[in-house]
Amino acid sequence: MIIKNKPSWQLGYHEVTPEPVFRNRRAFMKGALAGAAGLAMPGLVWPGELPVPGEALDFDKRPGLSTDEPLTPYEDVTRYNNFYEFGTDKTDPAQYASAMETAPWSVTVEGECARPGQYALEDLLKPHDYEERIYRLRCVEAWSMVIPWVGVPLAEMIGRLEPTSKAKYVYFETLVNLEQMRGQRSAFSVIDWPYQEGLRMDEAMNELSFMAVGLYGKTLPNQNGAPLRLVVPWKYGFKSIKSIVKIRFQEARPYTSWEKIAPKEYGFYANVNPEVDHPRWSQKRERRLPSGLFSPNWIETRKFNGYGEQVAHLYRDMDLKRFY
Ligand SMILES: Nc1nc2c(c(=O)[nH]1)N[C@H]1C(S)=C(S)[C@@H](COP(=O)(O)O)O[C@H]1N2
Ligand SMILES: [Mo]
Repeated sequence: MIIKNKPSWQLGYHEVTPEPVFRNRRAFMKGALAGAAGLAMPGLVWPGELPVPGEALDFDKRPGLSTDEPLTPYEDVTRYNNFYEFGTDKTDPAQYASAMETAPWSVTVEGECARPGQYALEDLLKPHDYEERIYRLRCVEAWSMVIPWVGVPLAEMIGRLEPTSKAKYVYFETLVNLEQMRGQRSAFSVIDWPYQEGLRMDEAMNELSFMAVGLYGKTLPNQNGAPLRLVVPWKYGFKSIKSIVKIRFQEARPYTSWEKIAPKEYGFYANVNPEVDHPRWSQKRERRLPSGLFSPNWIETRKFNGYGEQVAHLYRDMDLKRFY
């Protein structure tokens, strides 16, 4: 048997958190842990008192790739969101995303692959392969959460679509529906819809890249990107595109929504990096939610969001100040 030190991204919470912050958070952690245990027993409710809504999913727990940090409470995961299709306030998605119809849902696959076509969600991902991954998500705005996602590795889905040797990048696109998405009707919208994202093929094939269909054991709430969203845990949150309707394999690098809005602030690579500040603020620290006015809960940001062991090699030859 090979004895291996715990990889850095798996470090316990107390190992990476300054002591005063840790002590302040103890009470909350107890609640979060009790809640996580409760979820394992059907019929019990989340300490926020409401049962977790959504349809229950069948999945395997593979703790190997999960962090053991305390989970961000369901209430924060689902009420503090960025989903500009429904407005730019953090509370807009929870309030307005219920207008989006997510069933039936189909995804168009096109470009450099042997299996293009229009896929029903359950044909694109195999429900019997679902697993849980507890990953950190860090927004470029310097807040972060720990979320128990359910889904399948992106590499597994891509493998079944059989990309050709010309596929150097994979592009993703979100639903456009002006009737259901009030942010898309807004005259003040900053995004040229659809919301667009992309990954280099080796990033997409990394073992951490994940297609999520659920969180906290249930189907995704609309505000978190139902029925299908990307989760790329070493990158800023904006790479994790929600409510995906199109996937395209291509030779040219895709041009992404945030890059179009502000290329100097939101680069294509968007790796979490405390050494490279956002032009308007530091990226050295982050507020781990829940975070209140009087207990802002700041923690140090880690390079690649703490997943360097899995992904640093992808950027070995790149100057990350240039490719931010
Ligand atoms: N379609 C779409 N996907 C999106 C966004 C968006 O506005 N529209 N916001 C991104 C940003 S900035 C973040 S931080 C995460 C937030 O995910 P969460 O609300 O599930 O925490 O979603 C990302 N995916
Ligand atoms: Mo974000």
